[in-house]
Amino acid sequence: MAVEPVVYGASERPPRGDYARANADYTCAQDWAAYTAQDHDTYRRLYERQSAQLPGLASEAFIAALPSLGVKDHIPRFEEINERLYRATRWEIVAVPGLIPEVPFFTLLANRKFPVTDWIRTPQEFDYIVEPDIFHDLFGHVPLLFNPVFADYVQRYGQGGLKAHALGACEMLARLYWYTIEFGLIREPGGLRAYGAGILSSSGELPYSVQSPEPQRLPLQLERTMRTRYKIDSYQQTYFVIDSFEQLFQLTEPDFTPVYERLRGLPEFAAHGPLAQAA
Ligand code: HBI
Ligand code: FE
Repeated sequence: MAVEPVVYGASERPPRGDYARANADYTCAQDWAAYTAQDHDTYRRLYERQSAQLPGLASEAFIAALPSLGVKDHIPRFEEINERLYRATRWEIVAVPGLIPEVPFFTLLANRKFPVTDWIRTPQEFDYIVEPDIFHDLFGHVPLLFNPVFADYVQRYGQGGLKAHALGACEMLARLYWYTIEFGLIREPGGLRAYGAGILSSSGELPYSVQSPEPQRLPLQLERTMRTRYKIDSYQQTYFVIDSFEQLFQLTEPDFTPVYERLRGLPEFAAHGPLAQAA
């Protein structure tokens, strides 16, 4: 059964992945033999550049977990990562052709399965790509799934997503995902550090998010975060900061239904901070 592709935002380009070969739950097989020498070399070069940038900018928990990703000089086989990952936190990664709709996405997370795009960017896109590719997903998202507290938060997010979908509140919950799992900052003993995958997989945004005076940095607060819009194709203008992954997990304790009700009537905040003009 061919499944419909999904595209982030208003990008007019058709999605890159081959959705025709995806299963009904949007997962597909990682066709490891299909990767070219150029694909492996792109992965090797991206890994080499990003891992050199991490000290002093990336969360120490991320740096400690990164070696669990395994091979650095070519694209890893997902089943090799899964042997370690399942032993560590009972998570596994599954290949998908790219972005997938919200309900299949939340369903995978709720079952401790993280969807990892199976194609890699071209050398021409070495410095920037809008859609998440295998490097963004593997390097950005997978290492912290080896961290038990963070891994439990991601499953809670998936469970919450299925409830939010039923309540028509996905946009508010997607902001929590965006400002934590994708673009979150954390205060560690060594100082401010990045833990969001979108930052960790970006050579430009990693130093910018932690060191630039331009963006505003606010303490993560559920309702403020859920009311703050975001942009998908530029550095963030607002980052939200946590003090620990336990704080993220505790945030998901209460039922969000009354939060959604309260926020529905309130104005939203623009990505750069002030209250947005009513849309
Ligand atoms: N699909 N493969 C993939 N990866 C994501 O991170 C992703 C997605 N679909 C939707 C999505 N993220 C976000 O909009 C969630 O907040 C729903
Ligand atoms: Fe991502």
